Amino acid sequence: MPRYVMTASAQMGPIAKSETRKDTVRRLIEMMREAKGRGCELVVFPELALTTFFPRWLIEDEAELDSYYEREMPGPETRPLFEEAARLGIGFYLGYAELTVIDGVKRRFNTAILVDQTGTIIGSYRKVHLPGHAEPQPGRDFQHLEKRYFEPGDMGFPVYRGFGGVMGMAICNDRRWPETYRVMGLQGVEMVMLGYNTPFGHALEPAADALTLFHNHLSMQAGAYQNATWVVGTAKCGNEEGSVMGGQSVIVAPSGEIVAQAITMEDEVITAKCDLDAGRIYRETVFNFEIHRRPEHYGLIVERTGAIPPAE
Ligand code: CDT
Repeated sequence: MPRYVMTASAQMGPIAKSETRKDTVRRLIEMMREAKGRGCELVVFPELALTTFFPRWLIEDEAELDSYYEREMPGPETRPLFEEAARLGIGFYLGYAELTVIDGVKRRFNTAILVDQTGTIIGSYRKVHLPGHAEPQPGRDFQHLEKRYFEPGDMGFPVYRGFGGVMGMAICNDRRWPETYRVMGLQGVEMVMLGYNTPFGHALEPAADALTLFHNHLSMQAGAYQNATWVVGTAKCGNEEGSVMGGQSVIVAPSGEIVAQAITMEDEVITAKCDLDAGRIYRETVFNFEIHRRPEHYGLIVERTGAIPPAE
């Protein structure tokens, strides 16, 4: 019996700084309804899907910075999304900035949650690979201050049972790191959901910048194939407050093939009928981890962070 999950990736166009949570949640609900209308039981929204991508700015006023974070989930402004999910019977992945107070200290994470078809949170994840800088960099039109505004996730890469399979989450820059997928692959992940905000212009190097969209797909397709898992990548894209971000949201099969792709730079729902057993042919042959992996030779991956070439 095939295990199908009718899945949607709900790409978002830009969110203006002036847009309220209420407006943004309305956009999300509209796409959720479209996904349900197209037969989906799961919809994947982007990273930091409730606000503009604020790490592009140096924000020194703490109250202003705090305004971009959620202190509870669901909160008063996000509850309608959960209620609509339960009413429709559709689950979702949602990325947002999380502010939690532990022992009187504010802790900030770039977080994603997985919500089931009853509107119940069944899993969460805090972004591990934070890109950019902690201090503003001279000569840039836009900063990328994720290392200032978030601390690295403290949960590793958990997977959760839901939607008839084993579900995992990652967030944006995580998709470029093979370790992300492999740690979940070793827990039998069958679908990795991830949202992203990928601004052009950050490499400060036109040749690298021109490959932004290629690298976006390359990393997700490789992660999918090498771990025999579906990957659902959802962008927030377009010209957001003058910073242009890449789109091309995709649903990638365990073969590494793209089976659905967004073609606009706006709110757009793409869908695919994802057979969670489609990874089995790879998991039982070329990527049968139990038979073929040689962890005794992989020690450096966890012992060493940066590359150290041999002495000349
Ligand atoms: N949001 C996020 O993680 N974006 C990064 C941009 C890297 S450039 C500093 C990404 O990997 O797409």
